[in-house]
Amino acid sequence: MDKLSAEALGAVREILPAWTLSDDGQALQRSFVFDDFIQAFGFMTQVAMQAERMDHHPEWFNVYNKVEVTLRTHDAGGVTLLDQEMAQIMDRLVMDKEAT
Ligand code: H2B
Repeated sequence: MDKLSAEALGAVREILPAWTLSDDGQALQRSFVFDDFIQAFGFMTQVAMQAERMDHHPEWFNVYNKVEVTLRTHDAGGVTLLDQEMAQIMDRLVMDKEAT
């Protein structure tokens, strides 16, 4: 899995407006805020099952209702399509929640 080109990364930023690039430009980052811990942990559990399916795992930090996520592909040393897909899965999960 190759690192995305600067151009492809620009396109990703348009598809994923809620995500920012890390300071070193080698990861996507987003903070999620939920109603409470159980909502945050439920989100993490759903992501965990997708992560296993993809064999691609997020770096994240959780405290109470907040989940801070960093997505990068260690093997490639930067952002790949796997990170884009994982970010889209996370966005979709919170959108589904907002819709209900
Ligand atoms: N997750 C992420 N985010 N980046 C990786 O490079 C990665 C991973 N590699 N999950 C996978 C596991 C690798 O270690 C296994 C052996 O496939």
